[in-house]
Order: sequence, then structure tokens, then C-alpha cells
Amino acid sequence: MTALPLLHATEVAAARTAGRPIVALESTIITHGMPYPQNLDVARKVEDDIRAAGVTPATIAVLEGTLHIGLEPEQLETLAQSKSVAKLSRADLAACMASGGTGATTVAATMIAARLAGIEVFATGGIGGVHRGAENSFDISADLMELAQTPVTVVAAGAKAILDVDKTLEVLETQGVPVIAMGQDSFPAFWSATSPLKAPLRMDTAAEIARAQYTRGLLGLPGGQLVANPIPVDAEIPAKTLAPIIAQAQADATRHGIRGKAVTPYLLQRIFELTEGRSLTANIALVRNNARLAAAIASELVSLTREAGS
Ligand code: PSU
Ligand code: MN
Repeated sequence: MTALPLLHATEVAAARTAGRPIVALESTIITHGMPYPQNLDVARKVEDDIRAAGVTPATIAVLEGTLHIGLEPEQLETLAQSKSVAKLSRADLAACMASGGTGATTVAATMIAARLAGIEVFATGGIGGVHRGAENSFDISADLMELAQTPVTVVAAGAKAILDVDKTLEVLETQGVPVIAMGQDSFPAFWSATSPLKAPLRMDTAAEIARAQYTRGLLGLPGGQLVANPIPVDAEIPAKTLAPIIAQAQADATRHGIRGKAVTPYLLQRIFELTEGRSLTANIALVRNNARLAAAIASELVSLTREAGS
């Protein structure tokens, strides 16, 4: 067996050499979270938002057995168009690479890849969590346990109401994961900027969030942080509009016996259909908003590391 097949995209390699900040991006959101062609458009816009902040984006995926840290434009396009890409979480990553397969990385697998590449910040839309009815199904995303063990700050817009958000916050607390709401006390609820739940922690600047992650490192604590960044208010969808739609999607999933890793993609697709695309417009606004915050945190972390080294 030779070394791990890992490849940096051209712009990522250049950023590494120059010590410039990099933000990781997942690819499951592209292949299993949004329909083509909007998925490609969003993936490009999110990368551009990060570049506009003077930071380098690194979209992560496995292509024919190689772990890619950053995709060239044509690779991104091919991935967004392919219909039979595997969804890779922690359990699937090595097996896919060993067999020369192609797959999109979830939050958990993207964190693993980011850590390998020395990338400390990662932007996405929503994380996986504890599903409703988990007391029977035991369906708890590996994303939560990844946050407990892999030192990457993940910027998301909170958790979707397809999840049991209360239980998701409880598991994160048990696992010792800091959950930080950006600029507000309320835990944001993905399509809505606020929820009835209070976030465990609140911070108001990217610098503070960067210092917290840096301090975890100094304390020798494993694991990352979840930053819950509220959707911009002009893009939000009221929770009461979505509640019956989510209930419908959930009922359809149960009726069709959807299980395991198929659950999250099924619910996302069903909600897209049932809202006639409105869920996607909001999703796009919040992912871009998260990319901008992640870029600011990554820049702060690079300055902190430089100060410490000088
Ligand atoms: N939640 C979203 N959008 C997404 C996902 C979750 O609002 O695209 C994707 C992410 O890649 C996340 C994964 O890591 O689904 C979680 O899947 P599971 O619940 O099977 O762990
Ligand atoms: Mn699951």
C-alpha cells in the first residue's frame, strides 16, 4: 500500500504554500442536497463568495479513489451533473477510496478531509442531527460525533426542522461540542432566523469564534465547534409555513420505508418539491451567508496562528 491518494486543487495548493486562509466546503449538499442545475450554480457562487473575502475555497470530494481537497471547475461541473454518486460519511470514506469509487462527502467526512489538509474552518448549510422518532429508529447523524473528535469549526444555519432540534442540542452537549449562535441568543432554525430554543453559547464576532477554537487547541481538547449562523431575515421562511410540509415529507418517508443514509436526501428533495422550490431559494441565501462568515473566521485563525508563531 502506498501513501494516501490525496490531491490539492491548483488554487488550494497555492494558498497552502503562501499560508493564506482556506475554507472547506462539502459536496453532499451538491449531489444529494439540491437538484441540478441549481446545485452547480450555488456551488460556484459559494466558492466565489469565499474568494471575494480573500480566502480560498476547497470543495471536498472523492473522485475515482482520490480524495480531492478543492475541485477544478470542470470536476465540480461533472460532480454536480452525475446522478449515481455515493454519499460518504465517516463509515464510507475509506471503503470508497480503496475501491477507486467516486463519492460526495457529508459534514462528517468533509471534516475528516479538512483536518488531513490542515483546514480549520468549513462552511455548509445544515448539519445532520438526531432525527425525529430517533427513540425508535436510532437515526443520529455521524456529523455530531465527528464534531466531538475532529478539530474543525463548522459554520451552518442551525439544524433543519426535519430533525429533532432539542435532541440534537442535547447530544451535542453530551459530546462536549460548543454550539455558538452568531450575533443572537436564539438557536437559528435553518429556514428561520430564530427558534424558541436558546443557543448554548453566543458570540458576536468572527475573531471571538476563532479565538475559541484556538483555545480549544491550547487546552488539548479534541473536536470542533458548531457555529449556528442565522439566515438573513429577508430570505427566511416562517416556521409555521414549513411545519405542515415537513410533517408531510416525514409521513411520505415512513410510508415508503426510507431508511439509513437515504433519509436526509429524501426529506430534502420532498421539501423542495412541496415548497415548489421556495425552500431552495432560502437554502442558497443561508449557505452563501455561512460561506462569508467562515471566510472571516478562517482569516482570523490565520492571524492568530501567525501571532503565536512570531
Ligand atoms: N442537512 C441539510 N442539508 C444537507 C445535509 C444535511 O440541511 O445537505 C447533508 C450534509 O451533507 C450532512 C448530511 O452532513 O446530509 C447528513 O446526513 P445523515 O443524516 O445521513 O448523516
Ligand atoms: Mn442517519
